[in-house]
Amino acid sequence: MNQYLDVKPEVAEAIANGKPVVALESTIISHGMPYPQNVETALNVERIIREAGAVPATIAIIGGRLKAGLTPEEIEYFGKKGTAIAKASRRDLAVLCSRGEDGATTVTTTMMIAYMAGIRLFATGGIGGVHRGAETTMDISADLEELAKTPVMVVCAGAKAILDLKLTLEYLETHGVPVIGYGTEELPAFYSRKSGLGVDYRMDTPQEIAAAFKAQNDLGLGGGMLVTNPIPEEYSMDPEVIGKAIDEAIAEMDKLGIHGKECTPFLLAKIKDITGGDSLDSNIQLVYNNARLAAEIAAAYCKM
Ligand code: PSU
Ligand code: MN
Repeated sequence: MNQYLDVKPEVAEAIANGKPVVALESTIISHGMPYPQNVETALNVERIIREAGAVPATIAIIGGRLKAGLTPEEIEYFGKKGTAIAKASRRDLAVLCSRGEDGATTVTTTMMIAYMAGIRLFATGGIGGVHRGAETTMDISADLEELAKTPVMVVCAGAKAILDLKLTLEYLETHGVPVIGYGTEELPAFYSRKSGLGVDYRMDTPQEIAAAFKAQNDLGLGGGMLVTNPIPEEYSMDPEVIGKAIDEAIAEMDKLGIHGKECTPFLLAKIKDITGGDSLDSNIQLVYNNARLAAEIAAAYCKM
């Protein structure tokens, strides 16, 4: 076992006994949503995963320790401290561990720590990707590299149109990451169900998805798989309304000269303000929906 890793006893027990476990990220808590909705959402997500028969493992870095599984008090601490916690990507892990500091794990670092702990399934809202204008900024999320490298399945609601979705799909294809649509041929665009772009494979059951992931692991291909799960119809947003909000948020970001790891948190907060909080409600609901599906896939995967 990695000397920097602490696996919560409940999680360790589930892994040892071949029971389903679902990893969850902490950047979505500290940087993705405001307090107190972030804490409420994180605790609800854990409850939903339990109700679906799996064990939740929210992942974070606390005092330089890589944590696979948090207590409710630790979740509250992350939610309250918010953006004062460092957003931790792959490049930050070593320094946070050596200095004994806290870090909020993104999709990238959550995949890494989940894999170290023996967890194969991970649910979140949206992933990072190729940003619009990446041809000049070179802003491509480390999430894509990690998907190429680490054998963890990520269940998300597609990606926000703050990204260039077409280039994001191209990047994933180049790096050999299968993109699966759950009950859809079309890549969902986070707040709305459609993007006009196709996924690689449509699958209609958790069993089918688990079987594909098992084959990928059995073949020793390495790398993850991306499952995209459309937001439930009743919570999806008008693509025109959300599209306008995104364009406005990006224009503001460019005007302020915001760059690097601040981009995604800035855009998420700005979009929430512009939509008067509507986007936050949708965001919360799609995370619940993904948690449920990930627990079902984890259960199917454990039976194989
Ligand atoms: N996209 C969202 N919500 C999020 C994030 C992305 O819709 O909370 C977070 C995730 O933690 C993701 C990270 O891994 O932002 C990507 O950041 P960057 O673009 O700096 O790689
Ligand atoms: Mn970036």
